[in-house]
Amino acid sequence: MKRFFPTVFVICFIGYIDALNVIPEPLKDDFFAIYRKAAVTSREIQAAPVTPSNITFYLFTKDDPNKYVRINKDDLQRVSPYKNSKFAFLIHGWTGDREATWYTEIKDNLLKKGYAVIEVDWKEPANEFYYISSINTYDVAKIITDLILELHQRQGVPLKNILPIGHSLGGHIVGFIGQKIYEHTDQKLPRIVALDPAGPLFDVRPADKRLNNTSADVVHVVHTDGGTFGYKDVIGTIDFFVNGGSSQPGCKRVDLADLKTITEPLSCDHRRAPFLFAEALAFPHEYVAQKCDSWDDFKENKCQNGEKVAMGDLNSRSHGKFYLKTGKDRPFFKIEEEEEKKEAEKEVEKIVEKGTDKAQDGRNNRPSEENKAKGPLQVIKDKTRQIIG
Ligand SMILES: [Ca+2]
Repeated sequence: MKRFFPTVFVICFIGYIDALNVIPEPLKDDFFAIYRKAAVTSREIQAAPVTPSNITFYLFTKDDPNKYVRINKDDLQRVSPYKNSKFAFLIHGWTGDREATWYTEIKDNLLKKGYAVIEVDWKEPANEFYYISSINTYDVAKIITDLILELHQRQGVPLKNILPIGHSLGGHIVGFIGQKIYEHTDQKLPRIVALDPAGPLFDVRPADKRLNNTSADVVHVVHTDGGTFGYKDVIGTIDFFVNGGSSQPGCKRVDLADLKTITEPLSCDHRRAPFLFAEALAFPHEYVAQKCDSWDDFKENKCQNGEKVAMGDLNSRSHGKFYLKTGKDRPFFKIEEEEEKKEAEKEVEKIVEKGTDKAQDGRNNRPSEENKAKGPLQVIKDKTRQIIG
């Protein structure tokens, strides 16, 4: 089963990308409508509707970080002693369940900050074909919202104490929760956190049918796999693009045209997001991001004097695009000197190659043997000397 889902996903995903490439921009909404209709029809055949029995809530409190009690909207007595706490909801993505390894890490960090944590398990609706699970997010959000409203209205938990955090499809579920809370109460949640919110099928939806920057007062987004499994563009009020937001160091690259690379872990960039966020909660000073217009500007140190925000700061009210770099191994905030040097050399090599291309008038795209022997830094120095004379 574990192998079956990635394979099916790749096939669906290639089909989806192919379809999107040939569809003119103005028709994409129609395409989505048709796709959705097809998916709903398929759901009638293949999948049962989402009901409260499909979703399980596990409450953890600071009294014992390793012990949970199961709660549901009709049985919230166990919550009463904690009604003055903040409540974080953790919501996994496609093919996930409560065993999602990031749950434990984020839960433990939030318990230390005084939160009560509710781990949400929606595994049945999440383990359908991707397009069905993506549609199920709406009903899953409705059921989670019902529980939040009970907490608020019956147990007196203020809405300002509710913090939904979701990964991938869970990133859109938190958006729908925020929208539904607003519909019911006329109040917005103060913050929702979307960790690499899903891209496929959501990038063609109109804003009100996905997570968007009005879903809560602060829509806190971390991007790690934009353009593949993650949503590529700005989608929140504050968007963190880690390492540029689409490729993470230490993840093997997947070339959809090369079958050999597909057997490598497919979703490494995408799965990185919750672990980065867990570290950012525990080590806020190691995850300071810089406001900047683009990754290129950030890499070229053009934004150094601008605003800075810690990615794990749950009180920040800043807006905009923020960039930061991380390393390839745990803890991810540690960037090995060797990695940084390689990265810098790659950049220099690119510049040299561009220069060499021009110098050789397109005859040869590679640096000459002589330049290779010199090393990129020496080549740049020599070129500078030539230009300055
Ligand atoms: Ca990627």
